[in-house]
Formats: sequence, C-alpha cells, structure tokens
Amino acid sequence: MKTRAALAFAPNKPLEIHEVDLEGPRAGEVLVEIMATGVCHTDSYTLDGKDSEGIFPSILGHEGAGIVREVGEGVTSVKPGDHVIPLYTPECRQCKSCLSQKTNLCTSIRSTQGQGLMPDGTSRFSLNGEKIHHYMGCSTFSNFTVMPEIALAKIREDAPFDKVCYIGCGVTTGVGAVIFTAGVEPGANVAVFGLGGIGLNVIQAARMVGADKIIGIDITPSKRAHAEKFGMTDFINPNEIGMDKVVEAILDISGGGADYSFDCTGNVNVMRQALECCHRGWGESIIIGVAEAGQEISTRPFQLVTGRVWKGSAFGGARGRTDVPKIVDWYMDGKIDIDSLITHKMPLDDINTAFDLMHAGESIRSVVEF
Ligand code: NAD
Ligand code: AHE
Ligand code: ZN
Repeated sequence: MKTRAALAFAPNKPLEIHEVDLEGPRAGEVLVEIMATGVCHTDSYTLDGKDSEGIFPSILGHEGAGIVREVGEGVTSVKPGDHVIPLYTPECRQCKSCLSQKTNLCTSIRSTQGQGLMPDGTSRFSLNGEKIHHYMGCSTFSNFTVMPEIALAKIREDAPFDKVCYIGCGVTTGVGAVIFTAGVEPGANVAVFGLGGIGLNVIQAARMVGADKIIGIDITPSKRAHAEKFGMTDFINPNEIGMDKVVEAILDISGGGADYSFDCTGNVNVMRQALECCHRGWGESIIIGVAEAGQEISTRPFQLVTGRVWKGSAFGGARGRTDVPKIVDWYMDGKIDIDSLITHKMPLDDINTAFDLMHAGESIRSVVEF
C-alpha cells in the first residue's frame, strides 16, 4: 500500500513529505493507522545527527496513537479496530530482561530496532524501490506503520488520540521516572532540571505522589509559569544566578540537598549538577535526558562514596503493554493533565514547524494529526 510520511533524508535537513510504499504485516506484525503523533526532543536529536544510532533515510517519530488495521499470521493480542499506542520499549514477557522483573528494557528485538529494521532484519518502507528505515521500532511520522505485536499497548477506545499519543513517550517517561524508577515518597524534596515535555511530567508526578519541595531549573524563563501550574514550588534560572551557584541554591531550598533529582536536559554538565545537588548519604539522581554521541558524564567519586546514587531511566521504567493502558486510565480519570502540555497542533505537512517551535523554546509538545 501507499502511505504519506515525513522522511528524514539526511542530518540537519528538514523532513520531506512523500507517498511511500509500505508492505503489509508479516508473521507477528501488525499494520497500524497512526491517528496522531507527538514530536519529542529525541526525534530532533536524531534529526540533528547527534544519535549514534541515527540512520538515514528513515521515518522518525515514536510518540503515536492509532488503530489496528490488519494483523499478520499468529497475532493474537490485538485485532483490527483495536486502539493502540506503539512502544519503542516493547514487552515480550519472555526474554531474560522481561522475566527478571528488574527492568523494563525488553531485549527481544532491540538489536534490529537499533538498525532501523523489523525483527526479521528487513524494512517495510520504501520509496521508488529504495529502502527507508524504521525508527525506534515505531516510525509514527507515517500515516500507516507496521509494528511488532509485542510493541503495541492496547488502550481503551474512548481515549482521544490527539492527547494520549503523548503517553507513547513524554508522559510515561516523566511520570514513570518518578513512580517506577525513583519511587519518590510523600514529603520528599525533588529537583527537576529542564522543564520541557519530559520535565513537566516529572513535576506533575512529583506533586501527585506528595513531594514537598519541587524545585525546577531551566534557562528558558517562559517555562516557569507552566511548571508552577504543574506543582513546582521553587524556580531557579541558572542564567540569572550563575551556573556555579545552582547546586548551592538547591541545597539551601531543600535544607541539605534533594532526595531525588532528575535530568531532563540531555546536557552532561547539567547531569553533574543534578547528582551533586542530591542529599549526602541517600539522594538519588535519575538521568532521563539523552546526551549527544561521544559525551560522557563525570563527578568526583567522593560524591558516590558519600551515598549519592546515579541512575538512569528509559521510558520511565514502564512495562509498556502492562503500564501504558493504566496511564491512559489515569489521564481519563483526571489524575494527570495532558491537555495543557499540548501547546501546538498541526497537520503532517507542517511537521517541520514542530521542530522550529521546540528549538525556539515556544512549545511544550506539538502534536501532528493525520
Ligand atoms: P524539551 O526540549 O521539551 O525540554 C528540554 C528543556 O531543557 C527545555 O525547557 C530547555 O530550556 C531546558 N534546558 C536546556 N538546557 C538547559 C540547561 N543547561 N539547564 C537547564 N535547563 C535546560 O525536551 P523534552 O522532550 O522534554 O526531552 C528532554 C530530554 O529527555 C531530551 O534529551 C530527550 O531526548 C530525553 N528523553 C529521554 C527519554 C528516556 O526514555 N530516557 C524519553 C524522552 C525524552
Ligand atoms: N540511540 C541513542 C540512545 C537513545 C536513548 O537513550 N533512547 C531512550 C529513549 S528516548 C525517547 O525519547 C531509550 O529508551 N533508551 C534505551 C534503549 O534501549 O534505547 C544512543 O545513544 O545510541
Ligand atoms: Zn521521546
């Protein structure tokens, strides 16, 4: 079949809209009509050539929601008409990682996914006979895509696609990092670096679990009002107080250091501040931000010797097929706010505007509707 999609032909070039060829689902695969997709900073990071796994030409996008249109041989967990959220972190429930119950990082198809291919090592997308790569196993910047069955979360049918697509990455990443990865407890003091599409979800989850101080740090002043609405109690702009004063300011506000901190910037210097603002003896810093290829983190080992903990979180530690439908319920029950984080909507033809708005710091999330 043919499908309209935004193609990334080369790093740092705008996406181009084309009618591409899409092969139908093979065994264990599912054809999904994408109804809406968010644009995450990770799409921009890959398009900007910063991703060591970035492959071109490809169809980016990993934050979608849609409807199952056809299933391949052997597919049993979804059927045509089901509403689904594609998962860049699948949940096969059979691999060593899934069975361990210690991680959400299912390993069953990670290697082909990183090569921009389906689990059988081939691509379903092509243009004029040339192979086009998949991205993060999702390629939601296409009106139709083919997904492995294990990478689809079945969701309730009354959930609006233009909102719950954001649960495909940003909402689950931020909310999950607080609940699943850190396990923030009531009364904890929390510091959140980067108040964008991920950081604001960390803030709303910190408020939801009853955190005390919720300190937000961002270099873009306009993010302050959004963060206050979501529960931030204190704001620090490093450009106003000086980068070298940020840690000290957090220690002051929190009375000795954050119990939990979260990096939602992808900047390795910020990651160091996020660790070092943690409370001596127990403070935990969770790295969510994705750093450019070749970047490394550093700190004095003494920071760890004296009890601070460095952790990372992918997709919020959520097990997609199990947890995503629950997060959709939280949204539908009014426990989490998604609507006010979606600041812009556009058709696929205007998708490059979403990247411009993100870079200008003008959007929280842009959603493309097909
Ligand atoms: P975003 O562009 O919406 O937000 C980033 C925010 O960081 C902006 O508000 C920006 O002003 C702020 N910022 C930038 N530099 C800063 C600095 N030096 N100090 C303080 N604030 C600074 O991006 P997003 O969609 O929220 O994504 C945030 C990061 O999380 C990205 O690196 C993205 O790739 C990553 N991410 C990781 C996962 C995961 O599973 N680990 C999932 C989604 C996104
Ligand atoms: N490809 C990069 C790593 C990118 C990365 O860390 N991705 C996150 C999700 S970001 C979503 O917006 C993730 O899930 N990581 C775990 C994984 O298995 O990819 C690189 O450095 O090569
Ligand atoms: Zn993302």
